[in-house]
Amino acid sequence: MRSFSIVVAADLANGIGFEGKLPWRLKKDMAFFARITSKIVHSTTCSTRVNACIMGRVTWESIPARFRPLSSRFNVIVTRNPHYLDNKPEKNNPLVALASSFEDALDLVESLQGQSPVEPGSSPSSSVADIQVERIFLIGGAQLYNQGILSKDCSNIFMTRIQAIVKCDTFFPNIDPSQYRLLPRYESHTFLENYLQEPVEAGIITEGEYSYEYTVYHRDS
Ligand code: FOL
Repeated sequence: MRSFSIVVAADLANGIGFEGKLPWRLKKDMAFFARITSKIVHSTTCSTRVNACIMGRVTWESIPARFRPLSSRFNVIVTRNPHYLDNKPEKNNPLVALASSFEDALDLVESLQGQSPVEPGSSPSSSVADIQVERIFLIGGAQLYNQGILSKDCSNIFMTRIQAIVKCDTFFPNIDPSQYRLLPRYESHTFLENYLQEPVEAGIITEGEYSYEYTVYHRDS
């Protein structure tokens, strides 16, 4: 069950970033990102049951400090520096962990999946051992997307497609159509509402100068 989904916002040229930040500010898409990565759909919701967000160190640093770690999610930061969190405020946060590779990150979150819930009435989670992981998301950046998209464990790519070409210096890899199928508009929407078990805005969304759409690529093979 180490299957995971990629979540990304990209423009028509697959651009995803510029100078260490998102090239756009899309309030509703960011709310959608928070919703899809946070929502617990299966079984009993309890304080220790969360989805996991795996991200590269650069992506972690791109998240505004006030939103870091991503709330109510298990944040796994991939970095080769095992001391990365030393002297950082997240050091002792049970919802933040380090992994030295994407594979190690998957191994870690997989080991926290499908465990039996802790006793009712027990105190809130204070160690990684108490965390139960439900869904696994890879949230960037380019270096990890390049690895993740090649993995047979990547089942879905939830891509917010921005209908423009924006100045970017970081890009999402090309999606091999022999591995993933872009669901037609109606199917993408149905898939997302079924996945989230709640309504999702359909069709093209306009926010400020940008139009965009929530799309789904699904791995069939
Ligand atoms: N996927 C989509 N669809 N849109 C994105 O902007 C996006 N961004 C990343 C990965 N996948 C994405 C990586 N970058 C936050 C900031 C940057 C970021 C990811 C998340 C962030 O601050 N998230 C807060 C929401 C804060 C708010 O409501 O404005 C969170 O709680 O998720």
